[in-house]
Amino acid sequence: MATGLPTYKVILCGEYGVGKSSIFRRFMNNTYVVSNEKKTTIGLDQASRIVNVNGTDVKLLLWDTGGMERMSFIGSSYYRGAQAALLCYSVNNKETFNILSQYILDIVMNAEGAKIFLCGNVMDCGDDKEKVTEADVDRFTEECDNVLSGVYKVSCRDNIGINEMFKDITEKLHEMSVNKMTLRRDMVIRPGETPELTKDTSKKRCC
Ligand SMILES: Nc1nc2c(ncn2[C@@H]2O[C@H](COP(=O)(O)OP(=O)(O)OP(=O)(O)O)[C@@H](O)[C@H]2O)c(=O)[nH]1
Ligand SMILES: [Mg+2]
Repeated sequence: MATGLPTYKVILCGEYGVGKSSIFRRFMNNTYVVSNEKKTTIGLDQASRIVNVNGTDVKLLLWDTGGMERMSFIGSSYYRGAQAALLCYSVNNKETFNILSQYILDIVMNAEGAKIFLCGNVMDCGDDKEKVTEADVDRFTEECDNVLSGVYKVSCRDNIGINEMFKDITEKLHEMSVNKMTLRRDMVIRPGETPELTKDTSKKRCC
């Protein structure tokens, strides 16, 4: 098993029944479960998968919980340490879209610094059944004003866009992490180096 790889925790967020567990299963095992009875996720699930980003292996740790668990005790451990949140809605259910700003608030308050990505699932339902239009998504993206780091549409049933979405998310997370590390390295004051400010102060003290 690969260890020591850069690891990114991504949490799935969104209403009951939008397909979070289906996204989880499609990405982790390439499976899809058709179910007529509603089987909501109780508690939480997590699994990881290695994704190759421009020749470098990184680990994507995906967390899933039920939409109903939003306010439960699971809350803080679910959000803690997440680098990203995938905000899910169903394109044929406008209510699941209209409530997204509440989820954004939850994410911002509980997972500090996590990047937020938007995912419209069930795109296989056909254009005529899509209740969330491109214009709705554009308006929401504008209202969010740079809060969203990526916008995707997928179908778990037909396996459309899932791998591409996670590849893009992983690439963005890895790139941001590498940039942060470079910035930190540049800010290090090496032993023996005197910062300019100290030099000036010492000159003024001499009288
Ligand atoms: N047509 C279609 N149905 C889907 C798709 N993805 C999920 N579903 C169906 O939507 C239903 C709910 O999916 P889940 O993955 O259980 O939803 P969830 O967001 O995990 O729900 P909670 O755990 O209750 O929060 C299931 O019956 C799925 O088969 C899709 O891409 N297309
Ligand atoms: Mg679920």
